[in-house]
Parts: sequence; structure tokens; C-alpha cells
Amino acid sequence: MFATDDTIVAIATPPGRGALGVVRLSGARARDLAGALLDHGGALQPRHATFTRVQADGGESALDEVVATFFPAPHSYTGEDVVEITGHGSPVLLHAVLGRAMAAGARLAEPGEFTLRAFLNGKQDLIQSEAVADLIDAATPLQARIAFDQLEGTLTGHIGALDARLFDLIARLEASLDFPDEGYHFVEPARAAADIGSVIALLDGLLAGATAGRMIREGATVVIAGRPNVGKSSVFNMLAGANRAIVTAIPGTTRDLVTETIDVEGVAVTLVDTAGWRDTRDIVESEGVARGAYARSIAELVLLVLDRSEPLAEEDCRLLDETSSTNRVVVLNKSDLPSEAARTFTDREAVAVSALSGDGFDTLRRMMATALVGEERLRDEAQISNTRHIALLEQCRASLDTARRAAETGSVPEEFLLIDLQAARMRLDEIVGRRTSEDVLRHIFERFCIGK
Ligand SMILES: Nc1nc2c(ncn2[C@@H]2O[C@H](COP(=O)(O)OP(=O)(O)O)[C@@H](O)[C@H]2O)c(=O)[nH]1
Ligand SMILES: [Mg+2]
Repeated sequence: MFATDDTIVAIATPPGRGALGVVRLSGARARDLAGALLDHGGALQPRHATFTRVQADGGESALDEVVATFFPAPHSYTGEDVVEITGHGSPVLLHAVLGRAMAAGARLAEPGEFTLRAFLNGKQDLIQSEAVADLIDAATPLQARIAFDQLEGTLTGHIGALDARLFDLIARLEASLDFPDEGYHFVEPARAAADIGSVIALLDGLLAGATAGRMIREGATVVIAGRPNVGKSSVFNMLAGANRAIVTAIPGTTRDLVTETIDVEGVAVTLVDTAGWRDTRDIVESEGVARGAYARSIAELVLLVLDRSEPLAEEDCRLLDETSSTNRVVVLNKSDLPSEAARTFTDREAVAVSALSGDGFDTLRRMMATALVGEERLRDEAQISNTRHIALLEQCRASLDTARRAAETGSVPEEFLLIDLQAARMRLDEIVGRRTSEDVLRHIFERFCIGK
């Protein structure tokens, strides 16, 4: 299992220079080790910011002025004694402090080890530890909000409520198994089926926001498609807010995939500009076209750009056909020019824009967000966003479904019902980390960077 009996140290702030930098120690010897580095006479007082100095090697001169704060166990991030030393944000100074702490006997922390200790010491459940990583990684305010909700324990509360219902049901079933001779049923099968059904309904409520949640957490790939010269690169640039892709009046200028990550109403979107779709003999260009076709096939959403100032070309029709069953938004570009479009589209499927003036782009962004995560995204539906949680909840639901069917038909003994209910409960335990293998933990905490 993981070692937690030594004292770990790491630089907690990102690499590079800044006004401040933090070195953090956690473990039973944190205060002693910090004391050995600091100029300060006497022990650090709990939860006091102490202005002091870090001594250079040998102790004659000082390295830096710092503020040291001691958080005694168990009221610290990790649940252990923690000391945070805040100095100037110079890599040279921070590495010197780190080196001195290690020379004094601290071990360099593994990635995520502070948070792992917080989990192992019961300061957080696994959902919350994962939320710390998500919060740090958040690229949009919506991602940050969902991660913070999970850190605050919203999802933990929902899982706990499901677990309590299952626990109650299992206890009643077990009691009726314990007194078979009395012929007494604590739980009538029909009642059990109804109870399981109500747990399933709660679970479905959580899972309803899963697609949106996952999309918000993981972001989405959106591919811009269309024949040459309809204004794909111009639409890309307008969405990206910068002149990122090459725009020319010569068809076939975009030969490779150009990507940019942008925030579309809270969703982190990787926007991909592709080469125009057409039959071509130019080798470089046809490679670009092939990549474009591949990008379309893996995209969560396709923006199919048409030039509204021209009648539909054969290639437009072909792309319209090809993407008819894909999640797509039709972008009728060049709305600043007189319309020549022969075909009409509904407001739900198409939007007129001008990549020249920016007209219509607010609507386009809204339509993209809706196509990706649905209308409900900004309400509190997306409480679940992590693929691991979603998969476990789905397994939980499958076990409950089996149990409910068995209870409804009365076809199997209560023992079997219990096995399914216990299996369902085990999945909930895995989500919060009450029952999780070391491998799973390693995998989760590896994602963190050192110092977290
Ligand atoms: N009038 C007008 N011209 C546009 C608009 N969008 C793009 N263009 C022009 O159409 C040509 C092709 O644009 P580009 O973005 O390179 O098209 P792509 O080949 O599909 O990537 C360029 O001359 C653009 O300036 C628009 O909304 N209105
Ligand atoms: Mg282009």
C-alpha cells in the first residue's frame, strides 16, 4: 500500500517565475524539518503566518524572506502536520528550499501525493480528490463550477443518499432471511420492486446530466467542413477570435488541419478547420481532404459551412447528404451579400452569419453549445461529469435492474436479490473510494502534477 509514514515535500506553485512561490511539507516531521531550514527561533505557532527567513546551506547567511504557516493535524489539507513556506517565486530559490528540506530528511512527493494523503486520511472522498484535479485543470468557468460543486460534496451527497436507500433495503431483506421460520416477510416482493424502482429513478436523474457533464468536463471536437472558398477559415478565425487560419480567395489554401481551443458558452471546444472538400489531384491538398474526412468522422459536432451568396453546388449537396445523420449545424455564410440560396433550412438546423462582419455569431455559438450539451446545460443538471463515475453508476443501475425484475416476477429467492443489491452498492462504494484498488488509485493520482 502507499507509504504515509514519512514526510513529503514539493513545490506547490507552477514552474516559472512569479511574485510568490510555495513549498509545502506534509507528515509527522513537517514542523521539525521546516524549523531546521528557518531562521525563526522556537517552534512555529499553529495557524500563524510567521515572517522569517530561510537559511542558506551552512546557516551563515539567508536565502530568502518567507512566510511560514504551520497547520497541525488533523486540521490541514492532508490531515497530517503541514507547513507551507511562501517565498519569492524564483525557481532558484524554491529549488534551494526544496533541496534543504530533502537534505533534512523530507522525501520529494509523487504527483498527487498530498491529495492522495488527504484521501487516505479521510479528509476527502475519491470524488472530491478527482474534483481537485478537475478544478486545477478547468479551462472554462463552467468546468470550474462543476468541479467545485463536486469538491464541495454535492455529488457525494447524492451518492450517499442512494447508498442509504440501498442499505435500508438490504437490511430489511436480510432481516426477513434471518427469520424464515416465522414466515414473516419484512419486505413483500412487490414492495421491494417498488423500492428498487425509486432508487433507479434517483439514479436516472443523476445520469440524465451525464452526457452534458462529460462534454463539459472533457470538451468537444468541432470540425468545420465545406467546399473550398465558402469561408470556413474565416468562420474559424471569427470563432477563435484571431486570424489563426490562412484566408485567401484562392480555393484550396487550407491544406492541413488547423486547431484552436475556444470557450463556447462554457464548453471547451477544440475547433478544427479543414481543407475544402472536393475531388482533387493535388497530393498535398488531397491529404488535407482525407484528414478533413477523418476529422469529421470523429467530431462531436460538424459545422457545415455553405456560401449563401451562391446557389448550392454539387459538392455542397454531397456534404449535406454525408452529414445528414451527424450532429451538425449548417452555417450559411456571407450573409452580408445578397442571398442566392435555393434551399431553405429551419432555424433549428441553420444559422446565417457573416464571417466578414461577425453577424450571427452569437446565435451560432448558442446553437453549438445546444448541439453539444443540450438546452439544460446551465441548470444544475450536470452534477456528474467524470467517465469513471458515469460507468460505475451505469453498472450500479444494471444490477438494480436485474434485482427489480427478479423482485417483480418473484422468480428468484431473496438471496439472489440481495446479491444484486449488494453488487449495486459496491459500485457506489467504488465511486466514493470506500472500496477501490490500489491500481485505480494510482491511475487517478498519476494525473496530478507534483505538489498537488
Ligand atoms: N463577403 C464575404 N466574404 C467572405 C465571408 N467569409 C469569407 N469571405 C471571403 O471568402 C473567401 C474564402 O474565404 P476562406 O475563409 O479562405 O474560405 P475557405 O476556403 O472555406 O476556408 C475569402 O476571400 C474571404 O474573404 C463573408 O462572410 N462575407
Ligand atoms: Mg480555408
